[in-house]
Formats: sequence, C-alpha cells, structure tokens
Amino acid sequence: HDWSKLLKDALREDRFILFAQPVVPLHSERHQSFRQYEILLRLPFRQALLNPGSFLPVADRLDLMTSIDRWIIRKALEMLAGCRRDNANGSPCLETRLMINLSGQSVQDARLFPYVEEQIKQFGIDPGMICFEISESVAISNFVHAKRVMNALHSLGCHLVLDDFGSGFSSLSYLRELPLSYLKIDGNFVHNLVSSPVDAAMVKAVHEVGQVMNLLTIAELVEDGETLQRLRKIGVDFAQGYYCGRPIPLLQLRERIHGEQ
Ligand code: G
Ligand code: G
Ligand code: MN
Ligand code: NA
Repeated sequence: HDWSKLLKDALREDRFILFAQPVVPLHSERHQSFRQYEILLRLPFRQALLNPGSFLPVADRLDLMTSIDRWIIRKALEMLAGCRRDNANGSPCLETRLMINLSGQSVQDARLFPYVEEQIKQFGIDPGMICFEISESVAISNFVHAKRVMNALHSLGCHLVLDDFGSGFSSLSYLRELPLSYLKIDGNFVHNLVSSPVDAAMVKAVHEVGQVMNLLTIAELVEDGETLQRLRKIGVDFAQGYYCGRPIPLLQLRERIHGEQ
C-alpha cells in the first residue's frame, strides 16, 4: 500500500481521529481537582481504526512526525476552546488537562515551540491545561534538544511528563536537569506487577525516585483491579489503562465535559 499518500492525505484532509484516555487519581484525598486525559492518535483505514504502532514508524521514516504532532496540538487546543464555548458563561474548563505525546522529530524541531506558543495564544488556552509527554528514550538520545524544548514549554506554563520511564534506566542523574511534573512508569513493568516480584520492585523504585524528586507518578497499562490495588498501596499517584477507562473519541470527551459543567 502507498503509505506516503495515505498519511499525507490523512493530514491534509483531517482524516486522523483523536481519542482521549483518562488518567485517574488513585488516592481520594489527592489530585481530585482536575481531570486529565492522554490524547491518542488513530487512523481510519478500510472500516477499521489503525493504532499508532502500525503507522507512526512509517510516518517517522517519511519525516511526517512534526506535521502530525502539530496537527494533534491544534486539534486538542481547538477542542479545549470548544469546551469553553460550550459553557454558557464562556468560562475555561480549567479542571481539564490534556496530555499530548511529542515525537523525537518534534523535540528536534526548532519551530515546535513557536507553534505551541502561537496556538495557545490563538485559542486563548491556559497553558497549564496542556501537558506534553516525551518518552525517556527520546529525551536521552536527544538530550540537548529535549532539555531546551522542555524548558521553553515549561516557562510557557505547560506541564511535562517523562513517558515510558524505566525502559532505558541508564542513569537517573539527567532527571534533575529536566523541568518535569510527572513520571509515567513504563507499562511493561506495570503489566506484570502482580506476577513478577522484579517488576513490582521496579514500580516501587520508580515511584520512590519520583517522590524524592517531587514528581507525580503515573502507571500505564492497568488492566485489572488487583494491579490497581497494588499501585495504590505502593503510593503511585495516577493510573491509566483499560481497567480505569478505555480511550474515547475526543468529540465524546467534549460532550462529557459539557455534561459535567
Ligand atoms: O495507541 P497505541 O498504544 O497504539 O500507541 C502506541 C504509541 O504511539 C504510544 O505509546 C505513543 O508513544 C505513540 N502515540 C500515540 N498517540 C500519539 C500521538 O498522538 N503522537 C505521537 N507523537 N505519538 C503517539
Ligand atoms: O504513549 P504511550 O506509550 O503512553 O501510549 C499508551 C498506549 O497504550 C495508548 O496508545 C493506548 O492505546 C494503549 N493502552 C492504554 N491502556 C491500555 C491497556 O490497559 N492495555 C493495553 N494493552 N494497551 C493500553
Ligand atoms: Mn504517552
Ligand atoms: Na507510555
């Protein structure tokens, strides 16, 4: 199949679809004041929806990732602006936080930051409602660029997550140099938390590092109640996964937010 044409057409014709998956607080006394969601990309193809794993590597080879990430940023901010219009008094939905993934290409793109700044201004969004996710591997392999863009986004008022944390685990010293709000524990450790003592130790260790560094922790790939209980006991701050909430289309999220106002 002609992936290049498929992906370029999807960008030009707005045919990608965004989903949002809840990232829920694990402790009733903490972090209840806002709701947060990770934005996830899907591509409609032959009556199905493709997951990013099947087309982002191709998009990466075709150098389309900066365009795709910018498309996602614009759509996500547009949705937040729409939420404010849905409110009869026009008040912003400040209790909502959207987590947007950034690719390695975007981290190296000098035009990413000016784009974010301009879009936030254009849509009149509070930057604190936006949180960017950068994976540990991207942050380490492009450290100078990553640090620069993360500092810029942080000074704008956006939050930052270090995603898939623990998968590299080469050195922890760089953590102190990045302006992070959250660590997202790599899902591979979370997935086997109950059955594997080694993975359980990993989750505990990462959470402890997060606590010492004053970072909130998120566990992803939570698929059952037993895992959730263990995470709560360890003290992890937030959980994400099919057990806590499946990804829903962004349009549906907007309706849900409207219904809750
Ligand atoms: O949805 P799925 O589990 O297939 O996503 C696989 C990976 O694709 C995620 O772990 C994430 O790193 C990446 N991904 C998902 N959505 C986005 C997105 O909107 N932008 C970027 N850059 N990466 C994404
Ligand atoms: O960027 P990141 O690696 O965080 O993306 C997370 C991906 O994991 C999403 O694309 C989402 O579709 C997927 N996902 C979310 N919850 C679950 C889950 O409970 N199980 C599995 N297998 N995948 C999940
Ligand atoms: Mn992510
Ligand atoms: Na992740």
